[in-house]
Amino acid sequence: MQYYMLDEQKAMDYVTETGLFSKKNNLSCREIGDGNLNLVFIIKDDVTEKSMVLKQALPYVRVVGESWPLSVNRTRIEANALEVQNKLVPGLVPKLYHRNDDMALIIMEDLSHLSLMRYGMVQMKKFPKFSDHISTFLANMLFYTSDLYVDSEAKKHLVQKFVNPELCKITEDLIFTDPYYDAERNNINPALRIYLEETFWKKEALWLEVSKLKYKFLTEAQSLLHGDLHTGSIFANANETRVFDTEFAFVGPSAFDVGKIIGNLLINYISWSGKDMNPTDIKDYRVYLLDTVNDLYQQFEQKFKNNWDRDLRDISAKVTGYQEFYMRNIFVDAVGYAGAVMIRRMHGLAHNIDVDGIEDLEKRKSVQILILELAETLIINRANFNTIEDITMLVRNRIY
Ligand code: SR1
Ligand code: MG
Repeated sequence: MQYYMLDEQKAMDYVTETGLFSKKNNLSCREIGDGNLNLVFIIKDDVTEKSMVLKQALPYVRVVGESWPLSVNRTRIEANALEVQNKLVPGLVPKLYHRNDDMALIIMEDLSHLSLMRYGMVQMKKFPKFSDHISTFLANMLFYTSDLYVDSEAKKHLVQKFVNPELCKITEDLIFTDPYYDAERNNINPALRIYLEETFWKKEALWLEVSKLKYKFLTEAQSLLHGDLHTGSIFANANETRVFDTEFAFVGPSAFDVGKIIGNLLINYISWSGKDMNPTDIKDYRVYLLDTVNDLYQQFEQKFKNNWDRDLRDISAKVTGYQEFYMRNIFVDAVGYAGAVMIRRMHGLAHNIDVDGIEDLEKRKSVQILILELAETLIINRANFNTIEDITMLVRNRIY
């Protein structure tokens, strides 16, 4: 089948032709994609109420337009990753109903009964099961796709199956490179520019540490990553958590997924400094956020070690001290990656609503500087922290 771009009518035709829905007449369809890259349709049978989500890759970056071409191969990666995730973390990702790699589309479970975590968090919504669920997601995905568990040959095939050059390049550029100089693609709050020019872009020591993190990202084929695990890639409510949008998947450093989600929680924590909200509500929400960061990491570490103690296969990793060494590396690198993703959302190409929702550009600038400075501390000092509580204590002491 030759690729063609869907619209709402064509999406309905597609799902009836493939037999996913039987009665075309009852269908309704809306394009709801608000991400940076793809088309997303929600298709519903208004009589039976059965619904599904169809995601199709565009041959370019949606948020930029046709001037930035991007291969639609990312859908094959996403479908492959969803298949692995549905085996290792069932119930924490959308079910995959259908894939068509030629058409660069996947059809998945409709999760619209849940909230996008990012939107919930800017309204101070709490997700009480999140740290339990996301720590299971991380511990299972990162352990059971690593050399600790997968045999050497199968692991090489896993790496091969998830070679994702274009999407990795986006991360390499947008997270680890562009924010450290006056790159054309950066999206800069005009009020922040002077700080960047006079201070931030002169921080050679910071850029050095970020380059070290970048080279780990480039070279460390440790575990199958989600690859873009921020709060805009998670649907949740009080009881459920589903991680979606895994087109950036590849076999990379385990700490990247862990750091990315922590960095996004910390962005939200600091964003309240620029918002006119009741101080008691802010304080309460901030306590919740730091408790979430602590729980998430502590549970991740414990669950990962439980997996290790139960299911470790590689004899080399059984030597005394190796588990401690491995876990320590994940922690230190995760702290670094948390800092790097905080920085990229301040003045790189793609921001997030937690901070960009602050309309007053001067107030937004002050928050952006707080985030940049905290991120710098995390990156530069990452090897000096011992536990996640050292991080949350630092954040609480600096900004409350
Ligand atoms: C051009 S894509 C920009 C960003 O959107 C995704 O969410 C990734 O984080 C990527 O860096
Ligand atoms: Mg995305």
